[in-house]
Amino acid sequence: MSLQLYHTTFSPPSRVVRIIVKQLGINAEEKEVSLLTGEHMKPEFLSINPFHCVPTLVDDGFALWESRSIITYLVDKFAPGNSIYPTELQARAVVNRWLFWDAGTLFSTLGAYFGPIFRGGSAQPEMAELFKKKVAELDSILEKTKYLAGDELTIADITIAVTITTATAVGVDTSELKNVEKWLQQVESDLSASTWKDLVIDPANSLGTFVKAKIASS
Ligand SMILES: N[C@@H](CCC(=O)N[C@@H](CS)C(=O)NCC(=O)O)C(=O)O
Repeated sequence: MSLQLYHTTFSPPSRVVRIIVKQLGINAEEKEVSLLTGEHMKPEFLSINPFHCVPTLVDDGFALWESRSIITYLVDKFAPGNSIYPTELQARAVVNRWLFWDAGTLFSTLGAYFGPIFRGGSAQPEMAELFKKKVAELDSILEKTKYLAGDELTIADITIAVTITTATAVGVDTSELKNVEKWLQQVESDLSASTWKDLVIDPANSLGTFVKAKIASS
């Protein structure tokens, strides 16, 4: 078996996949791709992923990109039946709903806030406000349940925890939302201290320092 994970340290979706790989004890060879030096646009990488994005997984020659499709594939292949991605139809549908909500709404709103600075544009403060509104909606959900999809930690919690901690690091603060804060502490305590530090907080803070400096100088 040969499993390679192409990733970038500061990329939030790459970090989500690396967390799941670590949580499940999957033996994957991690290969850093430098977006800053344009490695992702080189023919070698384009031949693997013509959409030139990280994370990209290659499983015995089968290439897959999009972090949420990668993590669901990894659980189904290496840890079928694990409560982190339930198999019961409706329980799985709820987890999938949160993953799609993150992709289509929450993370994309955050990306719309700071993404333009990587393309020569400026941050869009109204997107930061919209992001906070979305997290406030999440806060009301988390008033009723321990995790996003009920009583068990799932890949949706890990994915959305990475989104929200990335937001905090780039200066979009939602710490006044007490249920979200309590849930984040719960997710932190479910992961190992090294996972939280190395794959959640430290890289988010490095990205945050870069983004905040760019915004301040624009
Ligand atoms: N929706 C994708 C987003 C992937 C993505 O946009 N990755 C960025 C880094 S965070 C990237 O590779 N950008 C370079 C490019 O798309 O050319 C996912 O969740 O995997």
